[in-house]
Amino acid sequence: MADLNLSASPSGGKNPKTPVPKASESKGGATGVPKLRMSPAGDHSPVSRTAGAIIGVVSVVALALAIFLSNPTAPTTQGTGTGTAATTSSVTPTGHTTRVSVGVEGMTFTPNHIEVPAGDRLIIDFTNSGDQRHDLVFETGVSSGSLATGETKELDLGIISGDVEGWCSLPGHREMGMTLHVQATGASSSSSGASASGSHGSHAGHDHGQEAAVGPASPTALTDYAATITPRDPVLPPATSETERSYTFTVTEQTTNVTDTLTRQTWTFNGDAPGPILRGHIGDTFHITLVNNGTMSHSLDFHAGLVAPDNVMHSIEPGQTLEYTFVAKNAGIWLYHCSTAPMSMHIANGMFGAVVIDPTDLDTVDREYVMIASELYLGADGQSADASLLSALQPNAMAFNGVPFQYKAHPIQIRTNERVRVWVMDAGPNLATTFHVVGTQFDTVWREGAYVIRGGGSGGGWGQVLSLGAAEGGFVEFTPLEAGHYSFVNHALSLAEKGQTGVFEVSD
Ligand SMILES: [Cu+2]
Repeated sequence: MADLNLSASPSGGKNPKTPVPKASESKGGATGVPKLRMSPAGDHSPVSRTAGAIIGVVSVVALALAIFLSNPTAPTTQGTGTGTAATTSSVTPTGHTTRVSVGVEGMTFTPNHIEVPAGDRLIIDFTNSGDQRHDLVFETGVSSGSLATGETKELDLGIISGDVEGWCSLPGHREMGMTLHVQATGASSSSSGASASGSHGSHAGHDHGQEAAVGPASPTALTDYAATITPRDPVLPPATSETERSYTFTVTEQTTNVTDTLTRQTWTFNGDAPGPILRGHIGDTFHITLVNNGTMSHSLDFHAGLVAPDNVMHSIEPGQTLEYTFVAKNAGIWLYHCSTAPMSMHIANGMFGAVVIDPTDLDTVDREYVMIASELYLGADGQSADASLLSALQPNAMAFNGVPFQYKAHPIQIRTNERVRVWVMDAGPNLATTFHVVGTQFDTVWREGAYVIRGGGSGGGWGQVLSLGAAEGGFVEFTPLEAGHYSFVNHALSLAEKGQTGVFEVSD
């Protein structure tokens, strides 16, 4: 029953992430865009950059037929990942090896379609020529493992007797189009390779979509869990007076409980989703050091800054750092987020937050809170966001400040006749938020840089919602007149019912 008493210390919860100012010691830590390195082995022609091109044999190496007859699945090279080629059904080995170089362009393998004569052994020289980490796995179990930009791995798929599917297994990448189809040509039946998909469950990977759509976390389970945790402190402290602000954003990937029995993988800035909520004044300089302690590529995009994306919004590798400096020239509640593709996946897994830059004409209030609206696309236990639900814009849980129902389980305490300001940011990644407080009206609504209503509108008009699309932000001000329980909701009510709701408990 750890209800928030917000007249007390504003930093009591376990979650508040008051960013730790850093000593500016790592000026040399910025890393440039890693250089692409095509076909580093040097003995294969460069990958065609034409996405979707169908290419055939790049090179054919004749090997002794006797080798294959004696041991048709023996890999010629080790270190090619788990499993050996599985398609060993009735096909006569030709004694030839097909070698193909495969690269990455954006979120596509190049080529993404390979034709191989049935009976040939297939070796793929896979180079990650993309701008972030990728892997290449096949339904047979052959896998490159995660490769940094520029790295190459040789994959031995063995004798090809039927079609074989490959893809990138990083969350969301397959759904973005990172698939590779190996077509066996001249085979009497093309079903043998494809049939392997059903027998390699660990690589099928996406069978839980139906379960997720049914709902792995009910509102009751979410609410029960929220009652057991310390809610994230919703208080937004006033901006401090310094004009040079330094923060370190450390990216980590971990498992987080959603209910007592369901966990999900979260990717976070400084261990929590949302990440730190920063606040400053117009003209302040923000020095951010991004540290990637995760296992995949990540990045950062501050809407609060006016900078060329090329310089700072690129992905960095695990273990790397990036210096990101911007001057806050304009007021707003500005989103920040990881901008590594697929962005929807990185945001859905927790990589978002906000920077509040005060308008110069803010009125004095008694209470000031911040609510970051976001969507959860829960899949199987321990998994990151479900890519099919995400693509379909069908979240199965919703949150303010990261945890569904947390301020319903722990109402926010305020008093009658206090003036309250609530900053709201719709972090998305996809859906709109119409922020409403039951039992009140807003005499002041500020949305995306301007007062929509201030101290009441013309002819006595007041407001009932702050309406925000993805990445929009603003604030509302209101004064509860009577003691009671004032729910606040996303008035897209099916979303409120999935967790985007809380309570202001007002006492005299
Ligand atoms: Cu990321």
